[in-house]
Amino acid sequence: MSDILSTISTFVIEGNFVDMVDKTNAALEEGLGADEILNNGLMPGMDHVGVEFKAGNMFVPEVLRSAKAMQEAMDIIRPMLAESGAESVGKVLLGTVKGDLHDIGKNLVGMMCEGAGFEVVDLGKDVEPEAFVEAVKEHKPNILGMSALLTTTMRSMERTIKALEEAGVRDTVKVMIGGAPVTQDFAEQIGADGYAANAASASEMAKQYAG
Ligand code: B1M
Repeated sequence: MSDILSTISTFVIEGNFVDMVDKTNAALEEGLGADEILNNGLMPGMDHVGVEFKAGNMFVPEVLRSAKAMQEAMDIIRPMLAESGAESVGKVLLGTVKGDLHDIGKNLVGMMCEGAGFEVVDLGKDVEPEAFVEAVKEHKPNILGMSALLTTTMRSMERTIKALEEAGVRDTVKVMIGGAPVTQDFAEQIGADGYAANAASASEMAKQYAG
């Protein structure tokens, strides 16, 4: 890893959101690509945070600072990741499911989909099944993407699919799910159309569904 990427990684771990902006801009000026900054600087930093959080060596306020540091960098690289030919290839509706406040991965999926030329409607986090249903009716997306990071909130994906069925709109969208605890098996179990392991494969899958 280059020095600057290693520093960016450390800034995520330390939650140094103040210096993150300058360092991210410096990395871009050095000629590093937005995807390199994401995949080789920010993500390894956040992976480390996850390990330390699990081990009880980091606590929620520190993890929040790390998340803020990552967001500061992402705000800068977002337009570069999302660079596209401008013509929309379809519409993706996104949200983190009810009870779940983790939105970094979902935001990345949104950026990658924007980069692939989709119009993205982001409902945010802690989204009730009924809110997904209403948004499907209103925005008529090609794809509905749900994210969950907690084993306890995964079931909300199933409830949302049931709510779509009950509202008679399930067949109008492809349902794609993802998030750390989510698997292909789980997707099949709850009747989702697809599972994507990361943001890049999510945007690939969205392209297939819209194509
Ligand atoms: Co939380 N948290 N957290 N957390 N947190 C995890 C998820 C955890 C695994 C940490 C751990 O114990 N090792 C654990 C879950 C355990 C479990 O359920 N099995 C956990 C816990 C327990 C909690 C709390 C309960 C802690 C507490 O309060 N006691 C609490 C719950 C709050 C709630 O949601 N109700 C909590 C809170 C928080 C913060 C608020 C402090 C913060 C979130 C800030 C934010 O998102 N704005 C936070 C964070 C940052 C994490 C970790 C450290 C990092 C998550 C992250 O952003 N990763 C996380 C540990 C870890 O995962 N390493 C952890 C980076 C992100 C880019 O990856 O989100 O996996 P990820 O997204 C990937 C893929 O999963 C995929 O693509 C993305 C990029 O390639 N993907 C999709 C995601 N969504 C997709 C959707 C798709 C397709 C692909 O289609 C639509």
